[in-house]
Amino acid sequence: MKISVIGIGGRGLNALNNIALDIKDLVSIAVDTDSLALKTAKARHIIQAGEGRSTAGSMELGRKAVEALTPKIIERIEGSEVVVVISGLGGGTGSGGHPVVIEAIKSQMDALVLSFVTVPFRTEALPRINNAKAVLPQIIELSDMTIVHFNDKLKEKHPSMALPRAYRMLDKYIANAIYVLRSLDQITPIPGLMNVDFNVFKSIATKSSLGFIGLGEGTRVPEAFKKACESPYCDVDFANARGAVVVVESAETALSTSDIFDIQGIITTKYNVTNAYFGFKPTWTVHAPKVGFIATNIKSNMVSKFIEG
Ligand SMILES: Nc1nc2c(ncn2[C@@H]2O[C@H](COP(=O)(O)OP(=O)(O)OP(=O)(O)O)[C@@H](O)[C@H]2O)c(=O)[nH]1
Ligand SMILES: [Mg+2]
Repeated sequence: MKISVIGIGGRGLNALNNIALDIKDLVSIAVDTDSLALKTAKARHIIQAGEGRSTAGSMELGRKAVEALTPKIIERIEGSEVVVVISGLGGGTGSGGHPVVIEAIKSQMDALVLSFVTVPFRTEALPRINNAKAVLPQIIELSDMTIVHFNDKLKEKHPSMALPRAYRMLDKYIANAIYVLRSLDQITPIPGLMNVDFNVFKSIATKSSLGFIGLGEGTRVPEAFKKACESPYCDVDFANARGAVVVVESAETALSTSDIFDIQGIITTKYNVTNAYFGFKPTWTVHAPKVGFIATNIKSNMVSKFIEG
């Protein structure tokens, strides 16, 4: 599967920098109005929007500056099956540019669009909060799947950590999500289960509103699955999700029948998800099992409250 990753605005660029090593073989594009920020951007393609200065929080300016560049962006990601778009809600460039990039992709390509956005800290300036509130529903509507992280959760969980380090920890979840997506290409079917491949994922991820992708590692598969469902910087409710995908990466001998059916039981009984798909990615090394977990059309109290409140 061909995946491209686009970071827009200051947060989009920071996220690309933080995951650069994890996505070094993918097409990556940094788009910003701020020429200074672009100087340190780690991406395969660097695209300057506007005249070189930030929009100072104007979504209108951000939208116009990025809109003019969409042909350039589309050219770079031609043939992609999945496009990941990352920004921080609240600023002018990211919040103004993110929706127009998705619209351009959707009108000119047949690609799944996955958006990763952060909700600003509660204490940020009101215009930023208002930008974020206005644009989040649009991004959810235009993307196939949107994964929302809350900056407030960084403050809750790591009150004394240096902010760049906390940002890096959050961005690791984006790198992990991309890792899980890529593992969909490396799956061996498990007989008797509903197996997953890219087309199955596409069918449950298309127009799927809020979503979640997690990766967990543990000494045993169930423990890795439990960790994959954890979401320290999101607010998620998997109950009645449209679809779920579990990808187990382990040595063949580490995957027991009861593990598979226990996990299946959690998804169908605890979360009431009927469309649960499984993939097995055999590894020959002895490292600890890893489990990827994808859920589509999930709910989130915090997202609803943020948009409505
Ligand atoms: N998690 C995380 N959030 C960030 C980071 N940088 C900024 N933010 C958040 O994202 C919001 C938008 O900030 P930027 O991305 O810098 O804004 P921009 O898109 O460049 O827009 P303008 O500078 O106004 O043109 C901020 O209000 C913060 O809440 C980051 O590196 N990580
Ligand atoms: Mg900026």
